[in-house]
This record gives sequence, C-alpha cells and structure tokens, in this order.
Amino acid sequence: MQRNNLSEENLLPTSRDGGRFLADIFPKRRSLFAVFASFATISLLGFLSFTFWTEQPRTQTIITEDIPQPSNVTHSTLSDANLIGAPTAQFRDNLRPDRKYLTSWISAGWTNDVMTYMNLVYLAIITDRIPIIPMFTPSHIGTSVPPIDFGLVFDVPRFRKALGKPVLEWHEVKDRASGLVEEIGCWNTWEAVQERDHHPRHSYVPAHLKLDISYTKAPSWIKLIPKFEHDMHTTFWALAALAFPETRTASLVTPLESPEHHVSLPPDEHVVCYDYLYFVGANQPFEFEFDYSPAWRYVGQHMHFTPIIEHLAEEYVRRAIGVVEGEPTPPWIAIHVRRGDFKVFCGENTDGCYAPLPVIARRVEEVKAEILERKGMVVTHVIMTSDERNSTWWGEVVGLGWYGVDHSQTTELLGPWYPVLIDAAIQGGGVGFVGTDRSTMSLIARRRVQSWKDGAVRTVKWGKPDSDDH
Ligand SMILES: Nc1nc2c(ncn2[C@@H]2O[C@H](COP(=O)(O)OP(=O)(O)O)[C@@H](O)[C@H]2O)c(=O)[nH]1
Ligand SMILES: [Mg+2]
Repeated sequence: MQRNNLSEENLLPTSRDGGRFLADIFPKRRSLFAVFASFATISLLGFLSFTFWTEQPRTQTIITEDIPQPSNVTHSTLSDANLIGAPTAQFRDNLRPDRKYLTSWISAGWTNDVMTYMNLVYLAIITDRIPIIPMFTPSHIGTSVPPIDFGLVFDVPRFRKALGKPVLEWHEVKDRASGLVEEIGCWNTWEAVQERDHHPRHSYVPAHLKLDISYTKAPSWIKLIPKFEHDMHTTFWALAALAFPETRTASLVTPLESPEHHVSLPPDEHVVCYDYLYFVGANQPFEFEFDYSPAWRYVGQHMHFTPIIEHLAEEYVRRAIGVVEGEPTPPWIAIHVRRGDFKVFCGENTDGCYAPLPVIARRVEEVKAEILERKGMVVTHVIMTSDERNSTWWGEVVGLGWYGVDHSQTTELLGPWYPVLIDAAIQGGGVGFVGTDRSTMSLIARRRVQSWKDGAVRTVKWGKPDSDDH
C-alpha cells in the first residue's frame, strides 16, 4: 500500500475563528494554547501563500499526552463486571471463568478494519460471547505510525449502551505495558476461503498484544460460495458454529505450531479467536452494501465517533465554511472522492477513469433536490474530502463553490490518525453524502448518513468516461 500523506488537502480557506477551536476543545491545556495560536496564523499564511506542506516524520505526542485516554478515564460497570479487575500482565488472569469471550485481528485499510470490528462484535452477539476489540493499526497513513485505541476513535460507553451488551477493549484485559508473550489457539479461516496464501491472514495486532498463536485450519465448508476461487467470504453462522463445542470438536485438525514458543494448541474455548473477519456475511459477499446487512444494523450503526472526534469534525467544517463564532453550524453535504492507490483499478487507461468533477456535481445536485423534497431543507454547503493530492484539482473543487478541509496542521497537532478520523466523521455527519463506488470509506459514510441522519446519498461510478451516466 502507498503512503497517503494527503499533503495537498490544505488548499483551503480558513475561517475567522482560525485555530481557536482546538483550544476550546482542550481548554485546560495551556501549553497547547500557544501551539494553537500559532496554528491559526500558520494556517492562514499557509492558505494565502498556497504553499504545500511536505510531510515529515512526526510523533503522536499531542495525542497521547493531551487527549484523555479512555483507559484512564472510567470503566463502565458493564466492562468491570465482565473482567476480574484492572488489566493484568497475562490476559488469562483477568478473564472470568463464568464468561466466554471472542476476538480477532485486522489487516487492511482503516475502514475495512472498522468493518472487521463490526463483524467481530456481531459474531460475538450471535455466539453469546463478550467481544474483545484490539487497537487500530495503521496502513495508508504510514506503517510506522503507532496504533490507536478503538476507544479513542469510537465511543465505547455509548456503544455498550446502544447494544445493551458488554464490549471490551484488549487494553482493559491485558496490561498494555506487559512484556509477557502468551500462547493461544485460534482458528485459521484464511486458508479455508482462498488458495493463494498458504498461511493464516497476517496482522500486526498479535505482536502488539504479545500473543503467540497456534492456528487450526478451519474446515472448507465455512466458505460462502463453495470452491469459488474469486470470492473469499465465509458466513457468520459457519464461524459461530466453530465457537460451540460440538462443531469445534468435530472440526479439530493438527494445529500449526506457534511461531515463538513452538507450541501446538487447539482453538481456545474461553477466548475463541479467528485470524480475520473482514470477509464475512450472513447471506452474500460484501454485505455492508445492502440495506439488510446485520453487521451494520445490529452493530455498525451504533458505533458512533467519540465526542472529541465529533467535535473536531464539526469545528473543521466550521473553519472550512467560515462560520463566525456564535453562529450555528449549517447542515452540510459531504463528498468523498477516493483516488490514491485506486489508480491500480484504472490500468493503462487513466484517461476518463476517475469521475470528473461535473459528474460528481450532478450527483450533488440530486442529493440537494432529494433533501429539499423529503425534508424541505435547502442545503448549500458542500464539503469535499479526498485523498487526491493534485493542487489543480483542489483548485477546481474550490471553483465549484465547494469547501475543502484544511488538514495542513492536523498531523502535526493531533497526530497522523486524525486527518482520516476527522474526514470520516465529517462524511458521516452530513445530511447528504456523495461517495466513490468501490471505496469502503465511502460505503460506511453512506450507511452512517442514512442511519444517523436519514440523509440523501449517492455513489458515483467510475472506471470509464460513461461509467456514471444515468
Ligand atoms: N484523510 C483522508 N484520508 C483518506 C481519504 N480517502 C482515503 N483516505 C486514506 O485512504 C485509506 C483508504 O482505505 P480504507 O479506509 O480501507 O477505504 P477504501 O480503501 O477506500 O475502501 C483511508 O483509511 C485513509 O487513510 C479522505 O478523504 N481523507
Ligand atoms: Mg480499503
């Protein structure tokens, strides 16, 4: 995967309230005030001079030191009741013997990983197990970036309440400072659904959690479309069956040795674990595309961003539009134009492969018309989010009267995770959304706008000049 430094998303107007909003978010942090004050000046100058910011290696100091870590805040009673106590050096010491748990790892772009965790929680629900969610590990933002807690991105207390079920994060179970490597047996689903890779799906998560995994290859009947080499999906209920004793026992085969301690372990019964849960559906592949998607309906829609991220998103929108202090934030329509590494889908034929702006504008007009018709609302503010870095293109975006999001200082001030987190929250927070076909980031934003705002959505097709003709 390529690095995606989004360095040209900074061709953007800054509003009169400049960088103050960040200070409002962290009012007790005096040291940050100075940084934010200079941020206001720098971003304005940056906009006026249209200079591009080149990404340099940065640390996450501000995030880790200045944003409250959920782990240090409070544990809800739901979380406490489902563990023996505070995080322990070995996860097993913290598991209640009268509870059963379920976990898995991630291994793709950030939105794919978000969807994978939605699947994890849905699988936990149907197996009556407690989900233990790991952290997010980086991909497009640069693989050297430190991971970020799930609970720094999504509002876990709100999620638990909406589900009416317990949800745990790994750092609540195992002390993140622990150096103890623990052995565990997990299911290897990857080798049961595809034939290219002859190993379980790779993930960086087990290394972060200090887990030494012995994998048992799942039976081939877990594959959704038997023997079909062009699809890699399995089903929730096939995987659920493996979490129950009868099917588990009937499916045992010799496990692979764990890489570190060279132990052979059958799949754990206390914490059932699977190598990868992205390619899972109830009824068909890529099910989040469909209105009935149970992973979306029962889990995904309840995963709201944390109040901090929601607030950041709103303040970035206010700055983009130039809303003055004291005025309410107007409703907006967000666009997500996914480019970057998607150019591999274009092959030789790059001319007319991506949808041009007038094609996108046609969809924006449809969204405006639908919002007017269904809600009687006139929405005039259109915010562009994109991984496109071409300055001419961004100039054309502004020329259409749309607004871009100024991320020229985001990484420096908040850390490299924040451009994508803020953009995702902006996309999901509008009353309308226009996305890019084949992008999961667009897909999940579309679902959010539908579920959270009953909003109007469109997806722009691309690949050939006439792909989005309609
Ligand atoms: N900040 C920002 N990053 C983006 C945007 N579009 C794509 N990216 C980056 O590219 C990645 C795309 O991977 P993913 O989230 O899995 O979505 P997909 O590849 O479009 O299906 C994102 O996670 C971001 O890191 C955008 O509009 N804003
Ligand atoms: Mg992706």
